[in-house]
Amino acid sequence: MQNRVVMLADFDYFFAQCEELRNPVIKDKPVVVGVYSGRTEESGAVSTSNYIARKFGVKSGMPLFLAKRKLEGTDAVFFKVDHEYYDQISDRIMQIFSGYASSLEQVSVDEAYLDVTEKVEGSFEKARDYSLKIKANVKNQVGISFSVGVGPNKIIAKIACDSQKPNGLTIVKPEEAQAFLEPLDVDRLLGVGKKTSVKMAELGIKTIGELARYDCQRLIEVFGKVIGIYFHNAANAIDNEPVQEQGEAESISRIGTLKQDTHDLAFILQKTDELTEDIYKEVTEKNLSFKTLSIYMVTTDLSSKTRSVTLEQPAKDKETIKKNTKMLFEKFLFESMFEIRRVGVKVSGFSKEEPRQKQLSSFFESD
Ligand code: TTP
Ligand code: CA
Repeated sequence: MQNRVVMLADFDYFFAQCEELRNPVIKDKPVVVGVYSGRTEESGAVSTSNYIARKFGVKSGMPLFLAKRKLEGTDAVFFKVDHEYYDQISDRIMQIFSGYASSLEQVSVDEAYLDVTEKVEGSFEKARDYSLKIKANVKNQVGISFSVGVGPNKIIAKIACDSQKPNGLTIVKPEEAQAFLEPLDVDRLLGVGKKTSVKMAELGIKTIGELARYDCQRLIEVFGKVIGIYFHNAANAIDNEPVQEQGEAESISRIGTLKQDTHDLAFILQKTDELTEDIYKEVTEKNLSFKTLSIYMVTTDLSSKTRSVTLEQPAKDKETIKKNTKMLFEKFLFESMFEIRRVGVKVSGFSKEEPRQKQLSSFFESD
């Protein structure tokens, strides 16, 4: 089997870097992004901070008042988390990544694995230039820096990435992998938290090297078969987990309650147009095309009903959602005497292809 070349990209001080991006004058100051609990003006916790703030001892999870105290006398700036904005930036970067990888596995808002084996023809030398190219491209197009770890599997790529931040690039070739892991503390391995590392210490295991040499059978006795074997293999730099594309969401939908029960189409469409705006935004952000559109309603007798239409071609535009929502409600109101309390709109049957023609052929579901 050909050696794999797996890359992990982890955006640097992500939420804080996003704030710097839209407000570059703060770049030289300590920047803290926090979740404010709202109880008092001060209460809440640090989500993350830039590296300048970290020098003063600010850490993720720390109470905000403590971060403020540590930064007293500096020109530190504080922000409230703005997930919508960070998600947008993350999506743009992930989109760029997808062009550079045979498969892309997004792990979180600021982390993704890229399988680049084919792209670099299995060469770790080429992987260096390739990583620099991706970094430069994202920096130019989006303005965000990130750290990269490259290795023969996901475990090595992850630990490599963590070993040099921010804006790091760490490459661990297959023949170097075991020596690279050997001296590291066991808690650098995914799955080794506080409890496990205490347990391992009791067995006399402190480093990954010690774990690698430890009797596998004994590990199985202590941690169970699945985990025991995982620890043994991981410590020996063995990991065959593929970089797996995450399945797309199966549907995107929104539901809302009408201000009053009604049988009036225009009144209903006011509400569904609002819902459609939201759905359209998400569909666009995720670059999806949908093939099915459904409506949902709860009538005054409290029964719920759906109606769907399947499009001849995948579509991605707002007008298609609105037009078909209208058509389905029109037909439903014609058939039913009940007034409607709640309405919903849903798109599904996603693909990532470009839509060609938008032709309709419709069929109706029974209740
Ligand atoms: P991390 O990747 O752990 O941290 P980071 O990106 O801020 O810094 P770096 O990678 O350079 O060390 O987390 C990613 C984002 O997740 C982070 O920007 C904010 C958020 N986060 C929290 O909200 N709370 C937390 O406790 C942590 C650790 C992260
Ligand atoms: Ca990060």
